[in-house]
Amino acid sequence: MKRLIITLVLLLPTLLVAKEHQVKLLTANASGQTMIMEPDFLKISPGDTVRFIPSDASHNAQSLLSPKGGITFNTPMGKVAVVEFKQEGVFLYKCLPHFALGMVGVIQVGNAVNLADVKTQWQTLQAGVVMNKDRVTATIAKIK
Ligand SMILES: [Cu+2]
Repeated sequence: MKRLIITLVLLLPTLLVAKEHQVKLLTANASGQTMIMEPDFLKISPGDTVRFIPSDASHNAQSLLSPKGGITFNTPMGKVAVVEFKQEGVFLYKCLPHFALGMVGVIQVGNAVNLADVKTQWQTLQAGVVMNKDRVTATIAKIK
């Protein structure tokens, strides 16, 4: 028992450290899908960071929708950028030049506290997506 408590105390700081996740902003992925965030859906914890990595100069990550009080971001075109997500909720983002091609991603931080708002607003936002619409709809449907 004593050993277990000591182990837990020693482990505690590492359990509380924020994690860094990665999203690749790809012109094409390994299975031939084009203009895609990989992963398109990411679930993280409050305080975690996401490193956005564009495959070339033509991609970025720009907020489409954030929960109330949540960060909005607009990463520089073609440059790696790290964004910290402190606020719980669902964040939608796009690649500015390729939104019409369905280059959209979702980051869920903790619980999807603004899910109803996301679903309502997506009804309007989706008008901007011309290609790969089914793929984006499937991405949005992963929010739970
Ligand atoms: Cu792009």
